[in-house]
Amino acid sequence: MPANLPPEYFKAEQKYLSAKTLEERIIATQELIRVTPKHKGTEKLLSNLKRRLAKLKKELQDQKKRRMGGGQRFAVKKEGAAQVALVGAPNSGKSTLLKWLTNANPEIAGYPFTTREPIPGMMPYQDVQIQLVEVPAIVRGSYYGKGLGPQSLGVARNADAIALVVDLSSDPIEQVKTLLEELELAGVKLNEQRGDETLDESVVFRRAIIIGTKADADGAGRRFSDLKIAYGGRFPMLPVSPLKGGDAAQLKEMIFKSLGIIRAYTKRPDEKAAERPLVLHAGSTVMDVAKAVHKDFSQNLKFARVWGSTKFPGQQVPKDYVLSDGDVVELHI
Ligand SMILES: Nc1nc2c(ncn2[C@@H]2O[C@H](COP(=O)(O)OP(=O)(O)OP(=O)(O)O)[C@@H](O)[C@H]2O)c(=O)[nH]1
Ligand SMILES: [Mg+2]
Repeated sequence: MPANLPPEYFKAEQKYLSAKTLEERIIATQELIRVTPKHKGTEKLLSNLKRRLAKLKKELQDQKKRRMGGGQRFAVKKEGAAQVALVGAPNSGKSTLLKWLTNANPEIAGYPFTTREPIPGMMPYQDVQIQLVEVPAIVRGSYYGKGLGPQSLGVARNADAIALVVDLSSDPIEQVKTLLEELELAGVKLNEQRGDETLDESVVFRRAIIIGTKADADGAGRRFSDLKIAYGGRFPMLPVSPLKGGDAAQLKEMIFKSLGIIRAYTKRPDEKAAERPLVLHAGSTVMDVAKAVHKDFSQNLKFARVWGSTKFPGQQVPKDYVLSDGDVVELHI
């Protein structure tokens, strides 16, 4: 080790040692190369650092490839207001759930990996359609290629939200742990916020819920209570029996709410509100509605009247007024 290294070198080395992600290690190694004085005595050190950098970059590339699910092969075209991926262990009841909630007619069987490719179905919720996609089962090792894991994780990454489908006839906590581990490896974090520590741009953040299936099984109630203690603070969750079917209103509402979207109905003065809503991200304003309707509206918008979330029906609100689900909006230019 050459003796005449500047203090910046040791600072960068410290960064390298405490780096949590590949990206952070790459940045720290680049920094090490930059601050190392270039002369005969540092030649060996520099060539080692450059070799390390090349290796890390290759690793990052491989990771990104895996995270993308090996290309577009399994991408599912989005339809409706939003797409929710149904992600679970083999036999956890994903296909039965899909059949109950949507128009899809997947094969259902008591052996694992019945579903071999992603299956989409449309779920009507009030006046919107939500697309549910069953992805082939996830097991420990899926990320590294087991079963159709990489492709399944790729579809899950691409969805707007994720429903973890866990079987309440066997340990649901173990199932959730495995699913979270595999998703984490695939760079998918659930119900977390992007913080300063997440420099890694290949990590995506998704909203998620847990659906406990086979609630009719012996001991399911107790297992669901345990699951609620373990994960209830982080995930909305509900026990259901898709095989029995019946009224799914509560589950559909939970799925809709998990998406973080709102519906807004535009109207012209002295006319009735539109029958079909505009679907927007929660937190959207009157201005966002104007942009969605027409460029002219957004450029010339003066104010709006809103029915629904306002104190008074038809109350005049400013352009930056934040809308709630179900609001009727009359734009004035
Ligand atoms: N008791 C009970 N059994 C269920 C329920 N839902 C599904 N099953 C059974 O569980 C087994 C697996 O169901 P599937 O819907 O095929 O499960 P899957 O998660 O799609 O399975 P893979 O596609 O193989 O990953 C079948 O034998 C179903 O009849 C339920 O609500 N209660
Ligand atoms: Mg299935």
